[in-house]
Amino acid sequence: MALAEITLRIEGMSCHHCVMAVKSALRGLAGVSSADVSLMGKKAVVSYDPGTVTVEKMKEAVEEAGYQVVG
Ligand SMILES: [Cu+2]
Repeated sequence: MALAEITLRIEGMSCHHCVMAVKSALRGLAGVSSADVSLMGKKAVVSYDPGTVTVEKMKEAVEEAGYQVVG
């Protein structure tokens, strides 16, 4: 499978626990192979299989965890 990479801009993270929550929300999705979340950068860099998971699903997972995806 060919992996794609996307950077999501995320608002609402204020500490390390928020980072972990976003990370595990993303990594919990089938098709996501890695998620690097930056508190200072307010972003998540996600490697994923586009045939298995959509960006829309990632946004939903992050929002369900209590954060906003702004781009
Ligand atoms: Cu926090």
